[in-house]
Amino acid sequence: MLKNTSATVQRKNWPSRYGNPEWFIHDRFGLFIHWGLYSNAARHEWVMNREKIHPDTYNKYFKFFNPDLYDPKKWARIAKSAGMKYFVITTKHHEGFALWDSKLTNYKVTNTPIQRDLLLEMVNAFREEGLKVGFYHSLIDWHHPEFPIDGLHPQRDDDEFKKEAENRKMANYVEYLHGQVRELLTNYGKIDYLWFDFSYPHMKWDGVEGKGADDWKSEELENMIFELQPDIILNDRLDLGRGVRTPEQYQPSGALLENNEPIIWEACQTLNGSWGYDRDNLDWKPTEMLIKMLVDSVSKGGNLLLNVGPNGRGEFDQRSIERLNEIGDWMRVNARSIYGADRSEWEAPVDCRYTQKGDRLYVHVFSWPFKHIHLEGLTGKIEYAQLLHDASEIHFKEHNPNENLSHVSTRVTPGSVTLELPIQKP
Ligand code: FUL
Repeated sequence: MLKNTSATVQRKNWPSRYGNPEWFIHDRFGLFIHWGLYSNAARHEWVMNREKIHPDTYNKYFKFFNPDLYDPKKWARIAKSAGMKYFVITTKHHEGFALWDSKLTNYKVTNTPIQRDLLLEMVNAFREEGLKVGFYHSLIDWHHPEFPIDGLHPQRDDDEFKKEAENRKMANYVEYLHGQVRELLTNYGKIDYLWFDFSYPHMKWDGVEGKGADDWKSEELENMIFELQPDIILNDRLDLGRGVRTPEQYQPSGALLENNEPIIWEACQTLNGSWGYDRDNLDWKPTEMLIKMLVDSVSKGGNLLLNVGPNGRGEFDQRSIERLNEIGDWMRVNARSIYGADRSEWEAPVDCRYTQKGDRLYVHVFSWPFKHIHLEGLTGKIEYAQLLHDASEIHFKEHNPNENLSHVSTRVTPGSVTLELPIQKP
């Protein structure tokens, strides 16, 4: 515990008309869910693109989408006990399939064998467990008959298909896109977070630019969103240069800044190598790594959105459940260092991370063992030190800034504090 100090939380770059992000900054940890027809293919959510599958062929996943074991209450309980405070579900991914009862398309969940609005059930179940509701929505749509065939499209090399699609009008698609967003923000109560995916003006194929804010009519879309849901927060993928920054599958090297001020951000990470259910993918991240990602994010002033890809019968894979449960075990005793915590003004020792909440400085030790650990610049600032998981006292020694320490270990610098840690890993 520190004397007379507190973490500085500055959100100067958050657009004033965007909803109040305090809950988001506080909650820090959410569940991402990628679930759609690609869960039946079970080999990555980009399968349609990667294998250039014709829509008529892809239709088999629509015809056989029947997640009979789907129990969203169970999902919500797992998320809650993992310590997650919000969730973000793919309402529509790039494949174009609507997980809700959209009035604007027939390519929707209520027309599959399951015949139910699975999104509605999910929203209700998660809300009941007290989690905030986030919708992922893809700007891209490889199923819609008016979405132009660009260099990302699964049929980009299919000359016959391209010829037939020559007269597609982006404007017609955009009307549909806005219409579906309107449905989602009108019919499902208060939505806390909208996660668009993604704009790609920087990508070029054969000299042709990708799609950007003007193509999606992002400004207009944003206006409509705030009219319908004034408190909602948005991510940054509408290509307007604002919203929650979303580093994907990497941890930034430090706090994310704009004009030297920290900005709001959230890393999104997968449990294995895919977002959608991928049966044969063996790149499972160990729980310890996932926990470190969470701590790392908070120590740099960000959130973590951790993804699960449920399977085609509507269940979380056992390996996902194990990891989420283990994270929950860690959160049970360590959540104090996550919720409401932020980056610290102090710099952590190598291979450690600091998170700070008011006068509490949490030292996360990523590698072990240490007999001693030296905290720079903290002499005179520490009142008391303890291990978090059992509240057991840790002895510490302060080194006077004026002391001549040349005779002791070079790692001890004057002005630092040395914590004496137990030899056994707690
Ligand atoms: C990406 C998408 O293309 C991936 O499929 C996934 O949804 C990820 C979170 O965003 O840009």
